[in-house]
Amino acid sequence: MKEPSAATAPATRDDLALASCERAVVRGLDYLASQQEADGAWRGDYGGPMFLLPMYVAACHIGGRPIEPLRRDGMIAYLSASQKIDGSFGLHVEGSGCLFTTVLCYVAFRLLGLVPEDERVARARAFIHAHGTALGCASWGKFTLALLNLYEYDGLQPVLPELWLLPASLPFHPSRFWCHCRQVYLPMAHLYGMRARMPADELTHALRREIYDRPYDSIRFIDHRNTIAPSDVYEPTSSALKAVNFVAGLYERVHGRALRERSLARLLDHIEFEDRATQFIRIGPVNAVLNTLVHFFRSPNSDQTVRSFAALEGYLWDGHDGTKMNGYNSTALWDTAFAAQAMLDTPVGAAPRETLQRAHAFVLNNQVLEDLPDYQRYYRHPCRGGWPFSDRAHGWPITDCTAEGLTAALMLEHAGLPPLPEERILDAVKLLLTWQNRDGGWATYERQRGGRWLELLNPAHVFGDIMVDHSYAECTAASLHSLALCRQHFAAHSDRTHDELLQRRAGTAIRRGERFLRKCQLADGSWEGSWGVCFTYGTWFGVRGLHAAGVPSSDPALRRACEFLYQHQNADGGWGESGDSCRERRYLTSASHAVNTAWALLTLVMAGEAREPRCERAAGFLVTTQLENGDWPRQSLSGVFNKTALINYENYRRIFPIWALTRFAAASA
Ligand code: LAN
Repeated sequence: MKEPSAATAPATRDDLALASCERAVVRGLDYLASQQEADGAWRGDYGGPMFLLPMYVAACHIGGRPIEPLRRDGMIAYLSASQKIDGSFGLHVEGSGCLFTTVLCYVAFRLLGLVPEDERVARARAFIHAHGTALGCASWGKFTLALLNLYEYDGLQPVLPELWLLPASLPFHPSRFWCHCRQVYLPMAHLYGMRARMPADELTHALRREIYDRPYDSIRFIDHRNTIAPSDVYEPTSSALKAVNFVAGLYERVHGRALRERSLARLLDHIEFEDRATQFIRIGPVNAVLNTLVHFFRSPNSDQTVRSFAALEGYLWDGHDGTKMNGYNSTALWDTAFAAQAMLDTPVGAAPRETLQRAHAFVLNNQVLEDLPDYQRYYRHPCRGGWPFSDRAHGWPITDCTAEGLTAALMLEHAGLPPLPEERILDAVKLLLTWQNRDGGWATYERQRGGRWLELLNPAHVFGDIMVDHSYAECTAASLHSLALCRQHFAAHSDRTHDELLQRRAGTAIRRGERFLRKCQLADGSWEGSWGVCFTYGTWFGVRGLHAAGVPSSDPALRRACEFLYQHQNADGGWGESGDSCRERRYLTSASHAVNTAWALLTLVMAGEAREPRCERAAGFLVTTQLENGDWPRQSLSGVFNKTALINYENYRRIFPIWALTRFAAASA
């Protein structure tokens, strides 16, 4: 798709005057407002990971749910657009050379109807054969192949259902895992326990010939439990995991039927709870697919199976590059909370009133109002008062989404929109307080429940940091920022100060959060981001958190953060961070990027640097790269998870640049 051309010629010093910033903000606001949906939310393409769509396609194939032709064409277009010249696919769309995704995308191509002779299929196959065939896929790839009857279960490391029967007090009980990890391995354990796989048909036999270099029946899969292509290893198998796998392998040989049945029943109970809690959306795309298949294999046409397949459609997205499966059911609350905050920072009257009213309705309508019945039994944290990343129906509130939702609601109230009822503010604050970890930080969905040593047991190969939820700079800063805003808010409304205890607890929480943020600032002055690329993202949060805690600009922590940013500023005034920064955990420069630049400029302005010429140059970069229509050009992906998987936040480039420019203009006027 052709992008509209850049609006202005490279800036002269005069162009950088505040007036041009303000014009850019007004144009940007108009564009942002035009992207709002009828229900008041912003939603964006949330593609990036290349294993999701193939898993969806595999589920439809296994479940005998044909994909309608138009949609199929969109999916083929997406896969074709994402394939690299060497025939491979990356773990994410900007990467390359990952065997796991190349094999899955290969299979998806074929299930979607492409013939083996098709040039794209042939190229992918050549890559697979040059890299050790499907035997070298990362574990989730092998698992998906096993469901498709393209890999044998004895070639998988056991995923023991019995683990869920152990006492929850054990330090390695699944209830201690990060909820995303737990919710993926839950249905996997069920499917593993059932040895679920579709019957072989003609296509199965053809694929078996295509993805291996010898007859399928001659392969001793059991010898390939540990076969893994170097391209698929981010987290190598530790000796601890090898030992666990060995013991699990022995157990699997001798396990009894009765206990297996009981375990499967327990797993099903947890799976069904997740179905109810999320209205079949599920926490994310991977367990959405796997839970669907659990129901399918148990009963192919049950109500649960039908509802599951229907809910999967909510993850599909028609993007500029074709039809994909998104990384979440939507980005609605997150995008909307930031869009509202950015708009509310613009001069009064600049943002259309109806836009704010609709955003307000969306934020208020999507706070979770009730705890789930029996939630402790299913290892869930309380929900009441929280906000999910997408919407209320999703049912899994997150620390920072709650924080940003609450911040947006309070800011909207200050702008004259109807207030969030007081009990609902208090519920959100109380929930935020229950989420704080002992180290003073906040994790994502739950408090930290297990030791960091559990990372040694990470069996996924391609991801890092998936085993336990632990404090993150971003989640901490967001939580602290909203608690600080709430305290101010209560102080300003004398009728709302009755809850002094809560006020005091919030004060303590903020101080502990501040200590955590100081502790995780790196020696070079930056913070490492975990959910955005990467150090510019983390540093924006770090500084935003300290600033909210009342730390003055003169504080050495903030000075060091500014120094860090200046050191990495590009000659054109912008900042650009390569996605590889997340993998390698160090700042890797690339071409200036509107979103990285906006984060850096927001940070510097917050730290009192607005009058610094280097900030003016940063603003100049944003102004001159804005498109005629008020948008910014699409650049490399800005989001990430688990160190290796980049993910698209389509609305970031429409939100953060105007936010940064408006704050810059206000602070330097
Ligand atoms: C997300 C999406 C939202 C994101 C933020 C709220 C932005 C972040 O600040 C905290 C972490 C969180 C909740 C997050 C964690 C990891 C997720 C759920 C994702 C990036 C969306 C997809 C990803 C999920 C893990 C994908 C499935 C893969 C697995 C390894 C289970």
